[in-house]
Amino acid sequence: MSSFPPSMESLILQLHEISAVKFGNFKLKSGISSPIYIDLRLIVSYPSLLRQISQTLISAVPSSTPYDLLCGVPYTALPIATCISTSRDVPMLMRRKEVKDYGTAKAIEGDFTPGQVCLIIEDLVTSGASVLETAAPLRAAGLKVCDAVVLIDREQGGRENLEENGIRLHALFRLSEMVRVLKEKGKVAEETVAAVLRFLEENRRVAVPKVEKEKVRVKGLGFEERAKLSKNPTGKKLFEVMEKKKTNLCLAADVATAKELLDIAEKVGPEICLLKTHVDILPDFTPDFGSKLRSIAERHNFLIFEDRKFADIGNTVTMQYEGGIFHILDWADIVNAHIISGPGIVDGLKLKGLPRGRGLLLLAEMSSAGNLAKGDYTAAAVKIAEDHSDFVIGFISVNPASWPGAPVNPAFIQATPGVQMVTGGDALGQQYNTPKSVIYDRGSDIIVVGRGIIKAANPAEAAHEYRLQGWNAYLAKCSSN
Ligand code: 5BU
Repeated sequence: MSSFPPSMESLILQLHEISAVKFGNFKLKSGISSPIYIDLRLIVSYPSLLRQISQTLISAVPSSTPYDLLCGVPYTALPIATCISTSRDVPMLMRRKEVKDYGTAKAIEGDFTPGQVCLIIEDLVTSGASVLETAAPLRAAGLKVCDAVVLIDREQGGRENLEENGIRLHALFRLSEMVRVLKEKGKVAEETVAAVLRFLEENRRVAVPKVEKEKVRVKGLGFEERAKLSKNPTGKKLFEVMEKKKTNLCLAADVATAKELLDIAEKVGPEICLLKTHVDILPDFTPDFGSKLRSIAERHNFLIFEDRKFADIGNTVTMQYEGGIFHILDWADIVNAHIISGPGIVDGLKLKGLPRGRGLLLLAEMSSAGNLAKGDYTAAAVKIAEDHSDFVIGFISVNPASWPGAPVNPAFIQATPGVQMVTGGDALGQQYNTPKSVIYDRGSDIIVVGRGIIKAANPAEAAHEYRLQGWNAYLAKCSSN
């Protein structure tokens, strides 16, 4: 006799009764042929069974396992998670299977705070790939995922694969236990049971498909994946441009005139993802500067970042952003702001920028010696960014890998000024790190290079060299994670 509690036996018999367990020859998602197939999608037609499964499932999670939120693996486990959520009064999240590339483009629906613990609910585990696919965007959004609870463990490596990725598996029952119960109750022939057990013996470890493995290396998410996480169209576009052009170089175009700026933008355009301006240093600025620069940017597929460093109260920055002589809002895809005045500055800029699809970088750190942007100030910038992730696309930073709670939400981009081929500085406090150090050691994404390129004998050639070094450091970082 099996040592199963009657409630569990009853569940197994009911699943068999509704033909959620089938015997024959079936091709599984992982590609292997199986003599048994379990389709739990059917349970939505049997509300009392659904309730029973949900209640038994959640009671399989040890009371020592803490969780703040639930997330069902789409689609079969969604109704199960919903039942548990409403009966236990635990908030739920939903993971989108297909991330929309329009609107808010969220991978995760529902309210949460980074640092909360999310329990994954699943109906059936084979290799564990589906659980990992759901864990990746949750972790990318800053949630902790340490446990998953599942109705049936097919005993084909899922437990081990999940364990390797830091997820404990709690299963209501194993596939072999299930077929033994069905045999004891006379529901399935001896030979069929033998075939299932043989199959399990021969397929003890189904590997997680490689592409899934790539997806779950959250720390090493590439720009392509991160484009899907960004909630802002400009943030998304910047990641996409970086991936498409294979460059993480931003030119700080601090030249003497608008004419020179347009000239260098044309020459260096093919090498860069972003061109940074200080429009208020250009003596020959004319109202058509923005449209001229935008047409070069479109031709070479880069974005424009006006390094305006807004710092005033919300109401004032709305006027500075939109009005004056420069009309920055009309031509700059991205601007940046200090957070010294508090989150109202982001609200002000967002009021004008968001309807135009623009993005904002917050100054979390600075490159100059003795600057005051550190510690709690940097942490406050991260908090404000999280609260406004529809408009804030990332940070100006120097050492993001060392921030408390790093890695920071990968939806945010990190851009670092103070970059040259050799470390050092200038006479006025600027401090330089190398592209490799900035991207690989310090955890940034974009190198911002000014004089290293514009003062070079051949700026286009110098830009090409910076681009290679920046991109190679990014590739090295991805493969080291
Ligand atoms: P450089 O020539 O590579 O030193 O130029 C750096 C550019 O980045 C320059 O335009 C600065 O205004 C800008 N910058 C910076 O150097 N450090 C910072 O912390 C910030 C911006 Br924010």
